[in-house]
Order: sequence, then C-alpha cells, then structure tokens
Amino acid sequence: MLAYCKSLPKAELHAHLNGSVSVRAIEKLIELRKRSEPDYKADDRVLSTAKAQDKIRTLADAFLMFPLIQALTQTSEAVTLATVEVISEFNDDNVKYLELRTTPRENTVTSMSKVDYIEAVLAGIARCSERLPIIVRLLLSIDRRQEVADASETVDLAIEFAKSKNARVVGVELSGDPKFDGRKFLPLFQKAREHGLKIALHLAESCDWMEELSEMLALPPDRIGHGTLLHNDPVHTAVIRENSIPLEICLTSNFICQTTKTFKDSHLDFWFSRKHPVCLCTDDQGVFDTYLSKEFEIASETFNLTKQDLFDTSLCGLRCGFAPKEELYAIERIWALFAKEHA
Ligand code: 6MZ
Repeated sequence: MLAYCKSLPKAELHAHLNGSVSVRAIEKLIELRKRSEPDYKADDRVLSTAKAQDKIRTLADAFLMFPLIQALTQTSEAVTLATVEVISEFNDDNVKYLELRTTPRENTVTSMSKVDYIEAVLAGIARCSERLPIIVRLLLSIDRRQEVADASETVDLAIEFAKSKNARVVGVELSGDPKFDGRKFLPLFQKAREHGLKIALHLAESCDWMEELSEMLALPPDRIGHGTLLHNDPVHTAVIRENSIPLEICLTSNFICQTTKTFKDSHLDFWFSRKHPVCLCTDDQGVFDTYLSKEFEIASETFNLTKQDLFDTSLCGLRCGFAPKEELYAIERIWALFAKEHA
C-alpha cells in the first residue's frame, strides 16, 4: 500500500514551514550559517530532530522544537534555503499541490524584516516553481502568543502580498500553542476575509481553551486545523457539518503529541464515516519524521481504506485548497490522468 500511496498525486494543505525542515535540510542550514559564522555550534537537540519522536510526548514538547529550527532561519538566504528544501521534499513525495504556512518573523540582529521574511519564502517558492512539477501557495500564520498589533501587521502584509501579480499568498491561519486564547484575533480574520483571503484556524487540537470554540467556529473558518476534539460536542459538530468546513487531519502529529492516544482513536473515522471533507496532512514532517504518503498508508492500515478511498481522500484534499477554483480544476487533470492509468 505504501507504494500506491507514493504513486498517488497528493495535496498537502497543512505544513508549517519551520516544522517541515528535515534533518538533511537542517544540516544544510548549519553549513550556510557557518559560512558567515565559522565557530557557530548548533544546538545538539536540533540535529536529533529525526529522533524527536522519542522525545516528544506532549504538544508542549513539540513547541520546544520549533524555536531550535527557527534559530537557523534568521536571514533571508536561510529562509529561502529552508523553503526550497521543504518544497523539494514534498515534490519527491509526489505532492502536486502544496500550501505552506509560516509565521513572518523579524530579526533585528540580521536586519530581516517581516517583509524580507515573506519575500524570502516567495523567492524559494518561485525557484521551485521554475524547475519542479508542484504548485505552491502560501498562508501567513498568526501565532496565538502574539500581540494583536503584531498579528495585525501580518494580516496587512497578507492582504498586500495577495494583491501582487502572481499572488501566491492565498490566506491566513491561526496556530501556535493552544493554551493561548485565539478570540482576540477574530476581527483580524474578519478583515482578512473582507479582502478575499481564506482562513484556516487550528482549533481543539488539545483540551486547552475549549471555551473559545463557539466564537471561533462562528467566523466560520474556511478550514480547521486538527479539530481533534471537536466531534465530542454535538453543537460544534453541527456547525461544522452545516458549513461543510473541511478538517486538516495530521495522524502522526496527533499521535506523537498524544492528543489522540492511538491512530484508531483519531477523529478521522468520525468525519470519514459521515462523508465530511477531510484532508490528510503532515503538520511538521521534519519534527515528526513523517511524509504525506506515510500518513495515507497509516490511514489505510488503521481504517481499512481501499485504494479508491485513498484516491478520493487525496482528491478531496486538492478540492479543499485555497487557490482560486479554476486553478484547482486545472490541477485536477493530474488526478484524472492517474485514475485513467490505474483504471
Ligand atoms: C499548533 C503549530 C503546530 O511558522 O515558524 N505550529 N501550531 N499546533 C501544532 N501542532 C504540533 N506545529 C507547528 O513554523 C513553526 C510554527 O508553526 C506552529 C507554531 O506556531 C510553530 O512555532 P513556522 O514556519
């Protein structure tokens, strides 16, 4: 089944840039850093990211990993390198449509502004678009820990960048440690929507801040990240079903962080059995040492999915993308061709 999963064209809709950086890419980033700082010594923990699975037991543990990687992407050159590496690895896994998401950061030491950061990511996307058969779009992330003013700047930048000619910024999203309430950002998401941006919200990833849910769902978001515990509440379930809000489900991430005890306990089954749109995603393929084909294989083994189920799930992922519908239709031809070849 893994071979079939690898051969399937896939859409990845939930991938955090810095969490997706692999050990191989981390080594390249360290090399780059050493060119300007020969004595640079990377934190030992960052090099053992591939073994992070052994160390991460909770979501809080995962949140200790991100700053270690972010410490290596503090210049435009490093951000572009990380972007190119991440996209190349998704391309190697036969991902045809990728939505990356990242939190624009400024760094006063290296004089990297948020605009520089976004431009560096877009430069990496442009470089890959020239040589790889993968379409990449970008969501700008608001970190739950941020001040509203900081997040507001990100939304304004998303609006500006989305207007540019080959608009690769298609949305904004909310992520970060779920123990921080996201309600203060709601007016910003409203504003983003008024300017034509799509919205994805991490919701109910853990049992922190469950009281925000009704207000966050009332937005309503265009997609939900994780939503691990949402199906426990019939009112929330009804809102999600009525609005047909797709869920981005990351099996390995949820399992490693123990927000689902086993793969079988995943909420995937609940939504799948109701024919609700779900997208299988990796979340942080570097930190969790996974890749999208593997997520498909785990889903297939855990829930006895057939090849047809996997194909349908993969196509459903593409259709939940935030790129304009006509672009997604055009990409769908790849799925149609695959279906014809495997009929
Ligand atoms: C919530 C997550 C996350 O933005 O620097 N992030 N937020 N839940 C998760 N599940 C494990 N995984 C990653 O990528 C790293 C940032 O993405 C968010 C966190 O805010 C993390 O700092 P970027 O590219």
